[in-house]
Amino acid sequence: MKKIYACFCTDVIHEGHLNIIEQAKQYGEVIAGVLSDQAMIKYNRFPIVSFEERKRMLEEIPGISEVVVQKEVMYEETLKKLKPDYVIHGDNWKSGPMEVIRNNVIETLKEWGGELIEIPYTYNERVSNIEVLMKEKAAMPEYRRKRLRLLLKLCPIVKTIEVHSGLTGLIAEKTIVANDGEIDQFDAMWLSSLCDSTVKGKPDIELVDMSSRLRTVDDILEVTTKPIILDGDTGGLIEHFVYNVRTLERMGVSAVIIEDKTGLKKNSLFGTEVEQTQDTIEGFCAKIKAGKKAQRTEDFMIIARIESLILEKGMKDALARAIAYTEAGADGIMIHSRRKEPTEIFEFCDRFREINKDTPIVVVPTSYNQVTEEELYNHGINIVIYANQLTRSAFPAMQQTATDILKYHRAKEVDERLMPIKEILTLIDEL
Ligand code: SPV
Ligand code: MG
Repeated sequence: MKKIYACFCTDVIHEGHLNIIEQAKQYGEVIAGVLSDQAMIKYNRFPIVSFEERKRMLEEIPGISEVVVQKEVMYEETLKKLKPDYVIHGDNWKSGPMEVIRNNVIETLKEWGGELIEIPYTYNERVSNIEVLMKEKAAMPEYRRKRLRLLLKLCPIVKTIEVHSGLTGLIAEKTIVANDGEIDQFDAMWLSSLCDSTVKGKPDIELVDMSSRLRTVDDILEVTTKPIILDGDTGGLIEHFVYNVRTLERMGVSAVIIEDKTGLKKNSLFGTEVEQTQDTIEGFCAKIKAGKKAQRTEDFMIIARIESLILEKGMKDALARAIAYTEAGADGIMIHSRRKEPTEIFEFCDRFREINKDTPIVVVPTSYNQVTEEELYNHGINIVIYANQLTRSAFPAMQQTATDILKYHRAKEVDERLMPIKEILTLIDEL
């Protein structure tokens, strides 16, 4: 009896999957792979059905003789163990980032003369309705809110990109690349105060108020499913912060990061070039405690951001604050630096990890951008935020276009670098 392998990366089995199984049966004994949670995330499909349920769902399908766990997006390891005669898959992975997975399958099968069978992918209204429905479910507050805590358990490092609009939210949601034979994508979104203010043409001094920030959050929530970490600036008055915690939680935001500054807040990257006042440890702990008391779910996270290194108050002060803030109930610590090298960040993380193994650490490598995710992971860092790169890449492109239209008195010269009209019209999915 020949062996045929099919791997499933899905929360629901629809007629397209059943068709694959039906066709597979004609070749021999069908072994189904269920993708692990970690691999689902890499594939840009955050599981909303538990791994056990997904496995059971496949086990119950008549015609599947065995269900095995595929731990990696790449089939190689599983295939080498099973040595199937055939792998069967829909033909929708022939182009785009998924092509690297296909190539990996073809190369691996060659080792024992196995074959890849591709069948036409089932595109119809029923199948696409199911996919839309699953996406809508994933966007619901009760699913989205807890997703950051889940990611912290599943990912070595949670990769977070700045967003400031529905469109940038879509970029964070949909960008997926094949790199060095691996698939990669962003895990979460950062709603930066700097960028949210900048796109509104305002300075980053808490002038864009929470009502306006929440409008931006809502625009992003409407078109995405990935978790949101909100830059909550100083958190404002304790009396206001507690209301905002409830609102954010209700909307489905996963975390707010508040920084230990008080009075008129300026952007951290100014450092000591401008006047900025750090809150007292007691004052900031009171804010954290009040926020934690106000929240209604276990999912929501309040992350305390330490500005001691930015304000040149020293490592000892930064560590003392980290300890105090976690004791006050903070669910994570963000340590910020404007140095060109990551040395002080590494020192802080290493020393903090000696006394605290579990509290998530967040960093924002804007000035020390040569640092790699792997290095950050090796120093015990759990979340990396690319805090402003989308805004900063869009602005020069727009400025150049405006300059050139003025220069040439027409738009022809800029056209080559623009997104084709057809692409922009089809960029946004319609219901
Ligand atoms: C932001 O993105 O608004 C931040 C990070 O708070 S930083 O700009 O580096 O202060
Ligand atoms: Mg900010």
